[in-house]
Amino acid sequence: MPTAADLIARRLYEAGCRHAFGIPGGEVLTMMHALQDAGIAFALARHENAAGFMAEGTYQATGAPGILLATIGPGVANAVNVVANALQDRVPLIVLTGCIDEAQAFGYTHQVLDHRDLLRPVTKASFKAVDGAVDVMTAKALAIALGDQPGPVHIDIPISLAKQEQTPRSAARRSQPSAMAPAPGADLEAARNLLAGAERPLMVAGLEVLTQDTSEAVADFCRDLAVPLITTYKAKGVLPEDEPLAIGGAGLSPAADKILMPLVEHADLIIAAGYDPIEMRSSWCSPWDPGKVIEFTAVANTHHVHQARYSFVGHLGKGLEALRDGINVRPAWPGGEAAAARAALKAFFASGGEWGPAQVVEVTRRTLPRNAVATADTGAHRILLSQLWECFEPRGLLQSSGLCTMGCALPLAMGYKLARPERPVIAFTGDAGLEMVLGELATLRDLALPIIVVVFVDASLALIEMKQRRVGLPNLGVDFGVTDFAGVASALGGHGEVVRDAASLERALGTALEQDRFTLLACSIVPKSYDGRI
Ligand SMILES: Cc1ncc(C[n+]2csc(CCOP(=O)(O)OP(=O)(O)O)c2C)c(N)n1
Ligand SMILES: [Mg+2]
Repeated sequence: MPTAADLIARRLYEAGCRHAFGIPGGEVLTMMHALQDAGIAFALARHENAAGFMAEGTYQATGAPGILLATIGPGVANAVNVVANALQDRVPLIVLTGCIDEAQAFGYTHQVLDHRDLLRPVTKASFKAVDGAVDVMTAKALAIALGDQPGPVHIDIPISLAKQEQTPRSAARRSQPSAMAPAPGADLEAARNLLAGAERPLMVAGLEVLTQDTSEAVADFCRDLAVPLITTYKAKGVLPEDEPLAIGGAGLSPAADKILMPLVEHADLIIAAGYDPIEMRSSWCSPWDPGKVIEFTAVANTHHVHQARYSFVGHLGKGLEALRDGINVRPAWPGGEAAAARAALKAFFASGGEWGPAQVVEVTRRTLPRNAVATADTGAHRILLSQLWECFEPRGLLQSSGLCTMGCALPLAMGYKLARPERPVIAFTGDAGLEMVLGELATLRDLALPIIVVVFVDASLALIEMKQRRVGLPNLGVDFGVTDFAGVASALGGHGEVVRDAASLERALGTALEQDRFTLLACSIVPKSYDGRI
């Protein structure tokens, strides 16, 4: 008979999971081995937080939930950030932790803290496994993690229960709700009339396009009805960004907002398509007159970041279908403002042929194959990258845009590459962000993943240094020494190079693509490189 740990592992395998990440302690050994035995390969990371991002990388690559394994006390405490990230970035993450048995907890304190109390505010649900209900609990955990909006679910497994035999129950299959279309009625008719009469329609798409897997429906809608599209950073690539209707990304750049907000203002119809404003800076709070907005959202709009006169909860694809049914193309944006905004964005963020962070992005994009997947860390470099890096398919640029945490780019890239080795994968990171997760270069060596890591070396927390200067405070706590990242890379089993110009970068990237181990390119840029550029 399977043990409780076996049952959990089997159900995760059945849900498509093939990789788990973490650091074991005595309390999770049974679970770790059960995962491996069930066909879910366990990879040892150097920090639980990074392990969680590797798990997210596998989710982004496959659609199956990520698995993070963390041991009692410090292991769980180390994971809090990535679990919070999974909540804010809508990532289905199963967090498996080990705990002492209830009876023992009455008289034992060493390393003991209440894992569920700790994680409850940053998870969709937190369960403690109990004898006789392991199957149903795991099925529930998966359904909650994957349901709209996806997010993290925690399972705490008492040491003795993990080893205890359980009778499998066939009820483990999760029920799939059928895709919900807007109900026919006055609201739908009024929304359709708005679309039929619009001269300047605009679509704003967000991450629910990805979680509801409706990129194609969105792209077809835009193409068929000639509707220009603005995307959040996560939804980049829903329409290939070299298509004229793809205006560009919006999220954290005041410079981009200066170009985009007038377009939003001028539009006579806005379709908010799976647009979750958790990714957006404050200029996207109440950005429009709700009277001209039709929203399709996975969950009821209770965030109050924006409002929409017509807000349909349900399936985006079905919603768009019902909205456009029988409505034909008409010439949109006769004044050409949408095309002009697209051109203005491109012109603003371009490098102008000068060495600096923008040129690093441009050279990398044109040197890497079209199907390359990139990850971005948090900082000034990410804002520039998100505006400038062209995505030709959804999930082409992975990042933390809800929580915006540092230290995610490298482990995200690792998880993705492990799950889809055939894809070229590149991680872009700031120097401080990389220093937060340097130990994972050792994990990268152990996993033998030929990832390219591009580091923007400016010896500065550039984004925070800019903010500090903007509010007139003296320089404090934002500058630091230059690390020999190339040396660190070779000490940890990779190839490292310092890059100072476009031609060397192009050459180094070409070589890196041929390698069977990781390459780190330390791109040296001068401090304050982002002034006036993001
Ligand atoms: C875990 C975490 N700590 C602090 C911050 C605040 N923060 C945002 S950007 C940033 C600077 C990052 O510096 P670096 O990685 O060098 O990137 P750069 O801004 O220089 O491009 C900091 C400290 C954060 N987002 N996440
Ligand atoms: Mg920096």
